[in-house]
Amino acid sequence: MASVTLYGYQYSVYLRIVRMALLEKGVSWTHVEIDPFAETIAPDYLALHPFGRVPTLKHGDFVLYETTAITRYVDEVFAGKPLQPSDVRARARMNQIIAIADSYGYWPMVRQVFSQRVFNAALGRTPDETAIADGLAASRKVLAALEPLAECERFLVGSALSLADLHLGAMVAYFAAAPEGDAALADFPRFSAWWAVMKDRRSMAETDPGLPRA
Ligand SMILES: N[C@@H](CCC(=O)N[C@@H](CS)C(=O)NCC(=O)O)C(=O)O
Repeated sequence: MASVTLYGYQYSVYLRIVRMALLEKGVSWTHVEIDPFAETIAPDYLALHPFGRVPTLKHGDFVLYETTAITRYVDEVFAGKPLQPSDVRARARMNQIIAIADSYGYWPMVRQVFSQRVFNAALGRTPDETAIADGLAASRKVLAALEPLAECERFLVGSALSLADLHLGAMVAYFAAAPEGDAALADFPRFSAWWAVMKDRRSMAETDPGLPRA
């Protein structure tokens, strides 16, 4: 069986999504640490990912970047329980939720609220309160859009875990680590009920990167 190598930055939300998918599928992998925020990125890595972001997956000699492409590949190429619904509309909803998370959720939830309030604070840096306020307002819009789409209490789509749960789970874990993020979730009961179950999932706990030290 071809080996799996995952290139990524330990605190990356996108790396975490792929790690969760691999864990859920029961696949083991080798981690190679790449810091995409470093001043220079090794040419060897840029040869794999010309945009210098993370993650990138290598399966044998097959190289793939872009998280949604990776998680779908992982789901389809490895045995284990499927992470994409077979029903066409449920799959469309899953893809919609993932796209909402990427297009409208990642920046405010992770890069504004979490990075400023939690990550920067852990590094002893002064948080940018304007970015946090802007991020919180934009995140609320995302949560309001997701609330009617969240189908049931246990999983975002249908009756089984899907890639949407992993994508949102990794982002919401960071958002909820900020007190104002956690408080905002409480205003969205269906989404909160989903998070109350999702946060205790084993693949979430096993991929928790913790925080850096100053
Ligand atoms: N569309 C990419 C986004 C990946 C991404 O933005 N990763 C972040 C880390 S969570 C990154 O590499 N950031 C580096 C930067 O913004 O320069 C994907 O889905 O894989």
